[in-house]
Amino acid sequence: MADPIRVLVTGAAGQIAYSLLYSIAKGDVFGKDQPLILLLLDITPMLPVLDGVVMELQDCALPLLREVVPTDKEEVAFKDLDAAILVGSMPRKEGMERKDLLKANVAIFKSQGAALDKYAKKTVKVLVVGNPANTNCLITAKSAPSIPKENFSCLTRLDHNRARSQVAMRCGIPADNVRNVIIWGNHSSTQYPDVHHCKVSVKGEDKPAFDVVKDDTWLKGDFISTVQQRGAAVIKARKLSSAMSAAKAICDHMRDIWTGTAEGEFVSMGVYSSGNSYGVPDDLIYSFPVTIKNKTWKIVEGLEINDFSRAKMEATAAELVEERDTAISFLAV
Ligand SMILES: NC(=O)c1ccc[n+]([C@@H]2O[C@H](COP(=O)([O-])OP(=O)(O)OC[C@H]3O[C@@H](n4cnc5c(N)ncnc54)[C@H](O)[C@@H]3O)[C@@H](O)[C@H]2O)c1
Ligand SMILES: *[C@@H]1O[C@H](CO)[C@@H](O)[C@H](O)[C@H]1NC(C)=O
Ligand SMILES: *[C@@H]1O[C@H](CO)[C@@H](O)[C@H](O)[C@H]1NC(C)=O
Ligand SMILES: CC(=O)N[C@H]1CO[C@H](CO)[C@@H](O)[C@@H]1O
Repeated sequence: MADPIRVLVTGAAGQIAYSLLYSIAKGDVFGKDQPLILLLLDITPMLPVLDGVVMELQDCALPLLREVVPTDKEEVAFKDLDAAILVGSMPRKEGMERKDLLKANVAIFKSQGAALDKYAKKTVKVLVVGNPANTNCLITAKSAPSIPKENFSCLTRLDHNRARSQVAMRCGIPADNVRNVIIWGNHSSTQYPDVHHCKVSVKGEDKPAFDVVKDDTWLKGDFISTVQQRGAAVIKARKLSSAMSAAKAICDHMRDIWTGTAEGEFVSMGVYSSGNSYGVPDDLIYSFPVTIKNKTWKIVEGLEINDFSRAKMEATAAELVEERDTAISFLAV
C-alpha cells in the first residue's frame, strides 16, 4: 500500500464536514488503496464538538484512516499537506454588513493562505468551499505565493450537479446521462448555468439538451433560476443550508482533481482566470468548464457563446471584480 497522504478539512466541526469526513475517510475521493491522515481544523470554542467527530471517525473502524488530528492551530493543521479543503468561514450574523463580513473572511483566508505557503507541500491541491468561495479562494492563492495559482480552486460543483439533475429529472433519465452542463462565474444567484453544450444520452446516443428537453422557455427561464436559487430553497425548507449535497460535490470535485475527468466530459470549477478565456477579466477565480488530466486542469476553449450567454457571463464577472477589489483593499491593511 502507498504511504498515507495528509488531508486537511477546515470547519471540521460543522455540518458539511459531518457528511464529508466519512466519504473521504472511506476512500471515495483519493481511492480505495490510498491511506490517509486527516487533519481537522476548527476554532477553539468548537474543539469539544470536534472531539465528538473524532470519536465517531474512530468508531467507523475504517481501514484507510491511519490517524485523525483535531486542532485549532494552523501550524499543526497545514503541515505537509497533500490536499486542503477549506470549508470553515465567517458566517453572516444578524445585522452584519456585507463589507464587514468580507473583511472578516479576508482575514481568515489571508492567514490560511500564509499557513499553506509556510507549512504545506508545494504540490498541495486547495479547494475553497467557505463563502464567498470565489473571493476567499483568490485571497488564499494570493497569500500563498510559493504555491502555483493553478493549485487553488473553489467549489461550483454543487451548482453543476444541481443543473445536471434538473435536466435529468425533466427528461426522466438518470443524472449520469446528462453531461457537460456549465456553471459560469460566481457561486451566487448571478451564476450562469448554461446548457448550450450539454449532452443528453438517449438510448446510448448523445443529443443536445435543447433537442431532448424541447422546451426552450424552460431552459432559458425557470431552469436557470431554479439552479441559481436552489441554495436558498434548501435553507427555506430545511432551516439549514445544503450539507449532504455540498459534501457530495466536494468529493466529486476533489476526486476529479486526483484522478481526472472522463474522456469527452467536462466539469465546472472556480479556477484562476488569466484573462485569456471567454473575455473573462484576469485575476479572478471564476467558474469555467474544465477537463483534468494528471492532476492539472485546463479550461475547455472554443465553445461557442451566443449573446444570451455572453450577457450573463459578463454580469457574474462584474460582481466578482467588484468583490475582488474590495477584498484586496482589506488585504493591504
Ligand atoms: N461553495 C459552495 O457550493 C457551498 C455550498 C454549501 C455551503 N458553502 C459554505 O460552506 C461553509 C460551511 O458550511 P457549513 O454548513 O458546514 O457551516 P457550519 O456553520 O455548520 O460549519 C462551519 C464550521 O467552520 C468553523 N469555522 C469558522 N471559522 C473558522 C476558521 N477560521 N477556521 C476553521 N474553522 C472555522 C465553524 O466553527 C464551524 O464549525 C459556509 O461558508 C457555507 O456558506 C459553500
Ligand atoms: C459572490 O458569491 C458569493 C457566494 O460564494 C456571495 O457571498 C457574494 O455575495 C457574491 N458576490 C457579490 C459581489 O455579490
Ligand atoms: C504529470 O505531472 C507531473 C508533475 O506536474 C510531471 O512531472 C509529469 O511529467 C506529468 N506526466 C505527464 C504524463 O504529463
Ligand atoms: C491542479 C494543478 O494544477 N496542480 C499543479 C500544482 O502545482 C504543481 C507544481 O508544484 C503542478 O505540477 C500541478 O500540476
